[in-house]
Amino acid sequence: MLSRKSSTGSAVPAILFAIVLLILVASTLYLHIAKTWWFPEAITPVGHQIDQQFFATFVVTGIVFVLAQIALAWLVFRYRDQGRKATFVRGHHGLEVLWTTATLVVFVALGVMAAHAWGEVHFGGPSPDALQIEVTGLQFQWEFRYAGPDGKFGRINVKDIDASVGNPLGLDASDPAGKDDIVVPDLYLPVDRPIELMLRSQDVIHSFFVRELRIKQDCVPGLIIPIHFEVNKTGDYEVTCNQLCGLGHYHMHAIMHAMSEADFEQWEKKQEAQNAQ
Ligand SMILES: [Cu+2]
Repeated sequence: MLSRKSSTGSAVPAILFAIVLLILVASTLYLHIAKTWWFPEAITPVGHQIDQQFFATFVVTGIVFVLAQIALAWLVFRYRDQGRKATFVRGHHGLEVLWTTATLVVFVALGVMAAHAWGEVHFGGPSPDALQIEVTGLQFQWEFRYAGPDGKFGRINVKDIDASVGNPLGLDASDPAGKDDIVVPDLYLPVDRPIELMLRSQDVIHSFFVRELRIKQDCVPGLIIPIHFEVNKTGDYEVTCNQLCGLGHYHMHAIMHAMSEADFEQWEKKQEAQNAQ
């Protein structure tokens, strides 16, 4: 038979557990507050709204996380083996209702707060003077098309798709509107001007993603999916494909060059001159 003394457990495991837990909580908090691995800076007004929403969600869930972990550490210590007999606890209806309702209220409130940014990205149309650029994903590259001086995109014909003759999009040579279209492997756009991208895919589902825009949108074969935004900061940003679209998926990327209006005009003129040759 065990003596009364030997059945009284040591407090050491409980204290060690509580200390390890608190260290984990403190390091998690530090990594988030110091922003050790954080997003790159947002470059659109909606991007800033999304970041604010993300931050609010993080603060709310962070507070709950820290309180829950501290409570766990304390309970493990408080109810460590002290030689007492364990008793069965049936739970508490009132508390169940309380924390389920609290969770519901917090999540609905966060959802309502986010509705504005979400609506702006997905339901609000682009401004009528937005610069339209067509984006096509294909295994395994991006192609960007501008309407050129006439402001009209030329017809596309699947039978004309032939990258070996420099026509990866299949521009129909018989359509005069397509003569001045500019097709380039990188995205060039002016800052402080509304932009509308029309996303297409030539083969499988790809996904257009630029971290700094905080926008990610699938490109689906047979559909033209519009997205719109306005960049407020010049610079070069990476466009990646965010759907596992095949063996070459890992190198399917392009650069988004956000330029001043003057630089963009200059670039456009240069492309138009090349097209005219
Ligand atoms: Cu892809």
